[in-house]
Amino acid sequence: MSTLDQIAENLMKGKAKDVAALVEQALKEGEQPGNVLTNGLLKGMGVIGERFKKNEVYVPEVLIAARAMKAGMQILQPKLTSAGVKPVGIAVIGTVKGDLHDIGKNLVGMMLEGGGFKVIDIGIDAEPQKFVDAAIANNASVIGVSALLTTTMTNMKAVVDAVKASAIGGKVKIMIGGAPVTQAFCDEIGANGYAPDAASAADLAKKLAA
Ligand code: B1M
Repeated sequence: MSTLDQIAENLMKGKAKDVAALVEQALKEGEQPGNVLTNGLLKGMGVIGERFKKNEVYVPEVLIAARAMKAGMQILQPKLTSAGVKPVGIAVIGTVKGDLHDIGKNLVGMMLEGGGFKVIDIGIDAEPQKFVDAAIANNASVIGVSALLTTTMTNMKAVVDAVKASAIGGKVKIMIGGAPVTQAFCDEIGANGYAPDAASAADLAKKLAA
């Protein structure tokens, strides 16, 4: 099995130390950093994402795979930067005002990173303007808004309205998600997309950022 395939396999098993060592090995073998990212780390994370969507793996497996991805990225990131490899997009993510739930949002962040995005996480209980400011400051292509309560999902409209009224209105795309959120609600508030789970969120972000 090639070193890149071993990276993907070990990432899927959540073996963080092995993934880091294999990334070092691949680079020593002369693999290009972008190739290690695409055909090693992202390949493994992509498989985990698909399995998660089909309920073949669950939150804990995704979390340990994401941890292994991070371990590999720590080795790879400086090489990617010096090789001029750009992220597929920049995503600002956060949980809406009044809402303290962040487990799903964090998972979305990990899947976005696994999909090649640079992720700026503005945290929980985030005011609409905080999404706008972070998107402007980081030149984001996508804003991801999470809500877990029926009482706070209504605050998503305030984020959509604040973005539309700002200088980046119409340029940056807004995607929403969280247990009570639906496609119908997304259409109602004028967001650009809805994803039911973290893996679908990464797929959607890629489409929106393209
Ligand atoms: Co809260 N809570 N909670 N809670 N809590 C729920 C959501 C609830 C359904 C429990 C229940 O009553 N059965 C209920 C909401 C009812 C409703 O509104 N319909 C509820 C309530 C009522 C409350 C409080 C009001 C309780 C109280 O104080 N009386 C309070 C509110 C606090 C606040 O936010 N202001 C509260 C507090 C808390 C804790 C702080 C104790 C804790 C949160 C800890 C944390 O997040 N750090 C907590 C927890 C853990 C839950 C449950 C048990 C689990 C939520 C979770 O993390 N799920 C939850 C019940 C449940 O879901 N079984 C519940 C796992 C996570 C991976 O799933 O977040 O759905 P989820 O994310 C998924 C998708 O939704 C999607 O992808 C993720 C992964 O596939 N997704 C996105 C999420 N964000 C996305 C964004 C996207 C795309 C997809 O694009 C941007």
